[in-house]
Amino acid sequence: MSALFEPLKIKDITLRNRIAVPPMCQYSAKDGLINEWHQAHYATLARGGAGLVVVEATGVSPEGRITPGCLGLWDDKHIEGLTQVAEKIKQGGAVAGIQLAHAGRKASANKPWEGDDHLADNDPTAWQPIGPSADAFGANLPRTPQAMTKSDINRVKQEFVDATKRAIEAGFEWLELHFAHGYLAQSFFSEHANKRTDEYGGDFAGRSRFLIETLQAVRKEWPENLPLTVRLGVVEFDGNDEKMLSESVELVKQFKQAGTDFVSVSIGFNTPEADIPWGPAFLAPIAQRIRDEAQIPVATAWGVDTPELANETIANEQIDVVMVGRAHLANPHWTYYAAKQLAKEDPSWVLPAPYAHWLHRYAPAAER
Ligand code: FNR
Ligand code: XEN
Repeated sequence: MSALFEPLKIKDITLRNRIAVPPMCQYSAKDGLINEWHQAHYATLARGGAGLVVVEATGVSPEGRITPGCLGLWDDKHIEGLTQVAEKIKQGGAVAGIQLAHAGRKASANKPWEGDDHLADNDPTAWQPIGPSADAFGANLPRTPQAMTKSDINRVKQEFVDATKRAIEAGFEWLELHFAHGYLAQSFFSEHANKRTDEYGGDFAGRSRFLIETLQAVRKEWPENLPLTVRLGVVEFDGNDEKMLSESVELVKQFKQAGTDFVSVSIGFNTPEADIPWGPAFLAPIAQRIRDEAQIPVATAWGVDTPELANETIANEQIDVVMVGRAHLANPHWTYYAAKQLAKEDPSWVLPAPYAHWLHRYAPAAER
């Protein structure tokens, strides 16, 4: 069997293979609620064969959404729709994950295909974003956030805890805290965004505090036997990369101590000035460094979208799980395609009978 199709057990949860669908915002909700779009989207992805499907960034509060179209889990009314989604993912044979998020200073934005910028000040659906400091991201996101008080910090930590309780009630078995991509938690860790002079800013310990405390608070609620995971931007590509990378290794070691089981390695996206070296699997060596130095299983995404490359990153022990994002939007049955492409397994196991039955029909004898 190729490495990509080896199962992986973390805590009491077994992924049927090393392929995951990473969280991908659909910007299609109203008032944070699941609708038909999400139900069909996630059911289809799970049927496609991936081992893990992580539901998109889900706001722990209305102001924690990126856009008015983002999902939420700030109220009990959100539980029912997400319960159905989790159930559909499990019926498809995948592990049901969810990403809890607060967008921080990047909140109150238009959908990517409607501008990807902050909503206009006079837009009735806009709100005031918050952040570690009154310091804007810039570029397309120029609105200055309100600097968070200590009571704001405690409130948001509690919102993560409350959303975690609801995620448990909805039946999710894999929790990912969104500490990446320049959103709230990531921006606390970043010298680009965090200019605080109190204990939540300044040196490494100060900039890590919000992330560690949030994680510790969530850990107390999330069941011990299920994977608690974090998505962290470990590098910015802003010229200060070694400093951020070595701090990230240290931070991940502390996450591990605080009960994190797995890290999805990503990019900081804290500054529009970054010069990101896009290319196939370009984050894999960086993810491997986190894996080796912090001794924790990792995933990464970003251009790992051919079966051969995905298999290589797993076989070479760079990463433990490969996150295949946009390729899954183009082909929700990417796992089946990968299995066929690698030509080492019978891909029929990943598909339900109405699809699987036809795999070997009408094929040359050698392929049956
Ligand atoms: C994303 N990404 C993303 N990341 C995240 O942590 N939470 C999210 O909700 C989203 N939302 C989202 C929406 C859409 C439409 C895209 C394309 C991306 C980033 C995503 O998880 C992944 O890291 C990237 O897409 C890179 O992987 P691929 O697409 O190169 O495999
Ligand atoms: C900073 C953008 C990185 C890629 N994206 C991440 C998203 C949503 C849109 C695109 C996220 O993390 N929610």
